[in-house]
Amino acid sequence: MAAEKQAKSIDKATLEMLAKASAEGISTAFNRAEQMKPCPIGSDGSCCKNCAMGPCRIPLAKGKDETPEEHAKRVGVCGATAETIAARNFVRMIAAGAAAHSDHARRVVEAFKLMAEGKTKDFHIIDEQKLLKLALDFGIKIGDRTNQEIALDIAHICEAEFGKQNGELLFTRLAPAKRQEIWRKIGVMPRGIDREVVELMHRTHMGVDQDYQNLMLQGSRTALADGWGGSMIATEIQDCMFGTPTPTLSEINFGVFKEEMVNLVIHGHEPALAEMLAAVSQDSELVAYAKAKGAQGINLAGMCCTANEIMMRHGIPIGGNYLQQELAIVTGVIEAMVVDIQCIMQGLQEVACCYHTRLINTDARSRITGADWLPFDEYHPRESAKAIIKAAIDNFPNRMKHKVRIPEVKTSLIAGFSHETINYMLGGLFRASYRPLNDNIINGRIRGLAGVVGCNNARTTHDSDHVMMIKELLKNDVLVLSTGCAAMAAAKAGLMVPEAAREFCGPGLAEVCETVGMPPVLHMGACVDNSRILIAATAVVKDGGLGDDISDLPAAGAAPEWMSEKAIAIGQYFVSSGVYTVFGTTFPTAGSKEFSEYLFQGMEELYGGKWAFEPDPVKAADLMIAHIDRKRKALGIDKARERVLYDMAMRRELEKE
Ligand code: BF8
Repeated sequence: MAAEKQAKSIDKATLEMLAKASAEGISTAFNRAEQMKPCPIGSDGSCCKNCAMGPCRIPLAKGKDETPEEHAKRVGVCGATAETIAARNFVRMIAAGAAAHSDHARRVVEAFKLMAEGKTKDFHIIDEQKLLKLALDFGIKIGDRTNQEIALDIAHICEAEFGKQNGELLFTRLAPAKRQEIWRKIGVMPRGIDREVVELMHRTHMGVDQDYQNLMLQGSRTALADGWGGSMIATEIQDCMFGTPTPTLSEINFGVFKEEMVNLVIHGHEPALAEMLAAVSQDSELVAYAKAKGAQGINLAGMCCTANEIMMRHGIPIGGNYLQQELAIVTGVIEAMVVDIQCIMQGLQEVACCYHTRLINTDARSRITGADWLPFDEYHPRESAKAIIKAAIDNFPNRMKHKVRIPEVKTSLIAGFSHETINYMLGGLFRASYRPLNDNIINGRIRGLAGVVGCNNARTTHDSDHVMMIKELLKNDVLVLSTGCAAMAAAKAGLMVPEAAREFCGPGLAEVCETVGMPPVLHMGACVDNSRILIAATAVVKDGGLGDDISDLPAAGAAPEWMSEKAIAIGQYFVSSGVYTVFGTTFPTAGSKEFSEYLFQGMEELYGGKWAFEPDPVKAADLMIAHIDRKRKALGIDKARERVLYDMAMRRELEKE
């Protein structure tokens, strides 16, 4: 473990490209992180820059010896305490994360509406069943109306969810009844998504809300407006328009790039452009054009969450996760990196300038100075996608051949485990149900469920914490659900194929996975699809036998390598939905012991879920397992079982028995 911790990455392809970047004098996030240490006051959440009397930097408390007088002096110019400042900073992260997911959702709803109105002919309803289910959820008349008419009603209702001034977000009705009651009782049931973000920003303005517990109420409400609002709207509408994912075989890592082809990487989050690129990338005219330029064809690959989206729906291979984005260009074979929104490093442009790669901005909300500009036209998506692919093809002859090197590293994965797929996979077509999952949790073959999600962070070894945590969980019979860059880390480590069950799982989980033929880590999609995990958890509750709320389940969540504000929003909506949630790497409230204790202990009284911080991924997994065991005990399904560390020799012995 110590050796892994010192390395920049556990991924061979990443290390190979880091060495190449270094030899070619290319700056990446990895070496910038070495050169710039994090600001200790900012990283503890103790810097307040919400007015021009500051920024005020609150030093850490001296510990238990601090006198009340000394404590009183550790305040900002306005008198704000470390608690207030840490809480304000924390909830502002939630607001930004919720805004990011929700603005993504808004754009998807706009595209859906254009389709329903017939103003674009390039998108269609792919999952009619989900469309009708949404209509039922929203109380929309179906009768003999056309799908277009129903879709237009759904679009209007979803649009209104953003600006709703009063009432409750409609998708919160999907949560267990007890959970809804908890939210109403505490006063955090979310109203309109935009309203919650605006109110949070107001309450963190200088001189407004100064009580950290009160600030956290709005933090929770805003996070819930993300998880059970913005993110869920994005997932559901995307499924209607692009298809609900089903298990799909694909490949991941730089080895998916092809030297003899035009390589186009789509990087970002919203799937509309990516869907169109996938649809037209094998267009015969474009392929002929690529051949005329000396290439053998067109190779489309994804990066970050957009990669998850098009891999799950079309099997398009994944280039890599967040910290691999600059290094993808270092292979020297990327004709174009096409980006839209979120998690796109500004450093990409400088790297692109050192190769022949064209960095192409497509979204007016997200421009990188110096990058090319080929806007995505939502009225004519197909033409936009074709223009982008043509630009990539035109760039093929500019390759700097002496700079080309593709690591021969790629791994197979099976992804696309939507809530609907899990239901079907476990129960079959005619009795789709979570019953087999619940039964196996109750009988102890599956000890519990863990959601391992989130980013990479250049402050810890790339992918290592994800993989170490997940392996520890699997060994202890915990079934892992994963999304975002965590899912890609698991895939690269070979944990997303059914054969992984035998090698990495405890005997109970291995048996279930082998019987069903599923991988022990279920890829559930992009970050925005963490809403699928909420729905899956709710389905487990509703199937019975494991309590009547999400907080009763033997389940836990984690983001061991988190870095983005979206991750904090996700963490908070999981906690507010009743989930014990462990973050690694760093925690942004360390400057206030009292506020941190509120997150780590106090919140549990209100929500049945709470935060934890543990940078050691194995210890973090053990915390999750201990929580799962406590929940098993509370449910009366605990068996006397010790944590067992199985090596291959022990497993062979077991097989002989
Ligand atoms: O939304 S996991 S680094 S790519 S923020 Fe970003 Fe984090 Fe990756 Fe997708 Ni999510």
